Amino acid sequence: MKKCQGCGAMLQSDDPKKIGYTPKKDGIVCQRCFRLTHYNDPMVSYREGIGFEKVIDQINQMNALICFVVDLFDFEAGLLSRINALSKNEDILLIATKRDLLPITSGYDKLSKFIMSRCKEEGILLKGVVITSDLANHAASEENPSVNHVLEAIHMLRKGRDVVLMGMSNAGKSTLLNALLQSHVITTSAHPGTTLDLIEIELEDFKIYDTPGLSAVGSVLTYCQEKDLKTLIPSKRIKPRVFQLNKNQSLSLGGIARIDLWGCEHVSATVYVSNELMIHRSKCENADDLWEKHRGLELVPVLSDSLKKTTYQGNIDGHDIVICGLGFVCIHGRVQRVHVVSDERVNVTFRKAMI
Ligand SMILES: Nc1nc2c(ncn2[C@@H]2O[C@H](COP(=O)(O)OP(=O)(O)OP(=O)(O)O)[C@@H](O)[C@H]2O)c(=O)[nH]1
Ligand SMILES: [Mg+2]
Repeated sequence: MKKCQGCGAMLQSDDPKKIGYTPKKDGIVCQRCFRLTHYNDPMVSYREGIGFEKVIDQINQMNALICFVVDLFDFEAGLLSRINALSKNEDILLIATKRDLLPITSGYDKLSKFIMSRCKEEGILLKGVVITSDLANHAASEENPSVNHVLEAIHMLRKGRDVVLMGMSNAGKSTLLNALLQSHVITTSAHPGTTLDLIEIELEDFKIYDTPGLSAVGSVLTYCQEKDLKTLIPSKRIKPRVFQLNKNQSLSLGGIARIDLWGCEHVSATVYVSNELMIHRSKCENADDLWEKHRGLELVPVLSDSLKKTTYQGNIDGHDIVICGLGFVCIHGRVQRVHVVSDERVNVTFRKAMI
């Protein structure tokens, strides 16, 4: 039996509802990959269906250099603090993708330091870090050194072994592999859960494997409706939106999360989310009422009605409030207390500012 060239699923012509289906007996890609590539139609979503253990098991059976691919914009959702233990491997090269989504002023060195320090905090041991940019559109352009940087790091760390790309869904693993191959054979899409099984490719004198993305527990993108992905996932460089705040001010990020900043003194809050997402400012005192009346109507998109409130106190100056899968808000100035209201399944975290 053959595997689909685009997603790695076993090809079959028996059941249109199962993965790998192709109506053509001699097809090389499944119907889903064909529709994703030509019509951006995922047919069925596999956002929550990728077997975490299965992927890790497959990786552990190889003696390979692990390239751990993490989306820079959605960095916290992509970090897997147990990666060294899970993959039983200390040879990990972290490849941070999609730098082109961040403001042009966020320098390479500053981002590298940020990545190293966050990984250290999480107890993740790395052999190297490479940051890539613009691989979806301009992988091969002369001004884009990303592909060469990745290849150099692989050559240095591979030590005769094969290479495996792993990471959360939508991190950009398949796009990176296409860029390394200078081709488009592997299906990529903005729908998390595109690659469905291991894909083995010969590159130079070694093999490189693409793997299905691990589903990001706690990410807005895992729980949102398929139709809202377009609004939530940034497709071009994020325009930071800056709010000057005094007293008690609240920012609603669509109807997904609300950040109530109590006791602000000359605070600036810079919001890094998809440019398509509407941000609504109000007073903290009115924020509950506003959500009650307008969430799901003007304040969209929404997840469920099961909400939680996360509270931060203490030194918030120079920190990011991160809503996994949605983006982050960088706070400068004095704030007494922050309440973040969000869906109860979504991870809300707090870190030193990335940018
Ligand atoms: N802006 C930008 N987008 C990128 C880049 N690399 C990948 N993407 C986009 O990110 C989305 C996901 O890319 P994929 O390569 O399919 O991600 P994946 O990690 O293989 O995802 P799964 O197969 O679901 O695990 C696509 O919409 C890509 O176009 C990049 O360097 N910059
Ligand atoms: Mg993929």
